[in-house]
Amino acid sequence: MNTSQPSTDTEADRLFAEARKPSDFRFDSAVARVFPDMIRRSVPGYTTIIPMIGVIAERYAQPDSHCYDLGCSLGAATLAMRHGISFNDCTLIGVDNSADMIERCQHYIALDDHPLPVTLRCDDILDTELRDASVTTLNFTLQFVPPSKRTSLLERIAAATRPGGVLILSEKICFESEQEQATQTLLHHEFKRANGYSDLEISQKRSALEQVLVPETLETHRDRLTRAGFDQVLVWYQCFNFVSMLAIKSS
Ligand code: GEK
Repeated sequence: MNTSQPSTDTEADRLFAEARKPSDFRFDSAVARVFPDMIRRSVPGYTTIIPMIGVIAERYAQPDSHCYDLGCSLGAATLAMRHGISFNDCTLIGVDNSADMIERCQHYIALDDHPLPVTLRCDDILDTELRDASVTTLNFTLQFVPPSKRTSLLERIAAATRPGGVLILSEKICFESEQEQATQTLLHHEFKRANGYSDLEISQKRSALEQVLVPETLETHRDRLTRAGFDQVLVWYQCFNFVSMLAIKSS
C-alpha cells in the first residue's frame, strides 16, 4: 500500500517562527503550501492514522457505495481510502471548503496512479450532499466545525450511512481532569519540540487556534455519536490528546 504523499514540492512549516500579530488560524495558501510538514510535526500519530484509514476502508467499504473524506485538505486520507477500497464501483469523494487545499489536493490525486476515480468538491461539509455511504472519514476536521453545528452534521452522516457502514472520527480531545489535561498538553508540546518547533512557534500557533479549534472530551464524542445513530463507538488509536474513533452502524 503506497499512501505517502510526494514530498518534493512541499515546504517546511515556519509560519509561526517569527513574532507576529495575533490573528485566527485560516486554511489559506500559506498553510496549504506547508500542510504535509505542519500536520506530521504537530499531530502525534498522524503518520500511523493515515495508513490505518486505508486498512479500515478496506474492511468496511461496500460495493456500489459512496465513501467520503470530509475536510480532505491535501488528500492524505482520501488516497489511503483509495488504496484500501477494493470495489471499483465505489464512488470516492473528498470535500474541503478551502479552495487552496482543493487545488493542491487535485495535484496529489493526479500524481497517484490508482485507477479508482476521486471526485473533489470545494464545499462546506455542513451543506454537502451525503448519501448511500459505507465509509466516511472526518480526520481532524470536526474540531474546526462550531460545536453547535456538530450534532446535526453527525446525524446527517449517520442517516446517510448504510447498515454495516462506518465513520472514522479523529480529533484532538480535552479532559475532565485538570491534571490529565495539563499532563497530556505538556506531552503534546514535548512532541512538537522534539519535531523542531520552538516555544514561540508553539505558543503563537496555540493562540491562533484558540477560537478556531475547539476540542471536546471523549465522553462528549461517544455520546453524540451514539445519539446521532451509530450503534458501536470505539477508540482504535490514541496518542496523548489525539484520538481516532470508529463509529459503526449495525447491519
Ligand atoms: C488529513 N483530513 O490530512 N467544510 C469543509 N472543510 C472544512 C470545514 C468545513 N466546514 N471546516 C474545516 N475544513 C486531513 C486533515 S485539516 C486538520 C484535516 C488540521 C477543512 C479545512 O479547510 C482543512 O483543510 C481541514 O478541514 C482540517 O487527513 O489542520 O489539523
